[in-house]
Amino acid sequence: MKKLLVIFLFTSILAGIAGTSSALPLVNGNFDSIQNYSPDKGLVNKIKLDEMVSGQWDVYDSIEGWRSGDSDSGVEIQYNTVVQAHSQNFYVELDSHPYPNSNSSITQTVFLDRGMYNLSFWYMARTHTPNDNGIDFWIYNSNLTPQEDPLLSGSADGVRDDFMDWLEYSYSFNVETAADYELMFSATGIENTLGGFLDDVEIIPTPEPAPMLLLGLGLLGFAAVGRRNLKK
Ligand SMILES: [Ca+2]
Ligand SMILES: [Ca+2]
Ligand SMILES: [Ca+2]
Repeated sequence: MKKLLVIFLFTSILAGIAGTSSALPLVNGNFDSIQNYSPDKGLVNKIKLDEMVSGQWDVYDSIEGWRSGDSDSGVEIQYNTVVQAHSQNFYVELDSHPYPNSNSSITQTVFLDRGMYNLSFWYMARTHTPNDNGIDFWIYNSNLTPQEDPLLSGSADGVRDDFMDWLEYSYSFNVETAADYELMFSATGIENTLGGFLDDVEIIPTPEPAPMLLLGLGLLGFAAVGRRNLKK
């Protein structure tokens, strides 16, 4: 019975942590929304995103939550085409179309309050050629450029042989000023319409560890005291 109580308390604590994570600032991080995309028909294959079926792909100026850069060729959406999506049906290839200026970018504006966060995404390289599949990323203040004092920047890269499957990349970062920030992913390397795949982008607030741990220990203390009293 006491074991049950302890399990219940732990579950309550975990539920509390999950509760703080539910306020996700990011929209359509899994690229599986088929709403609010533009233009109505894809730029290459003239496919409406909400009518796309497995094996098809096309390029759009924007999809729900994300926009491609003004001078970009657009964001390429694939429906389980070259690989199976990491989640559901869709993933993104940022070495887009048409050749030869095919390296593209996607950006989403997110409001971030002060605090610690974790950025994660899933990535896989497509080709066997080095310097062909890279994706750089930045989180930066909306009033600045990516290169000016970014909160976070980095890159994912590799060749197909490095990847048995999708791989998760995860980074923690700190927001000192509550403001609008831009999360941007941009293809790098050889522009040949073939590049890195991206799926399941998340920004999640990281719970403050110390108070949660103290709360947990406190509740466990109650449980221990309760057990001792019962044994008397
Ligand atoms: Ca997906
Ligand atoms: Ca492509
Ligand atoms: Ca490429």
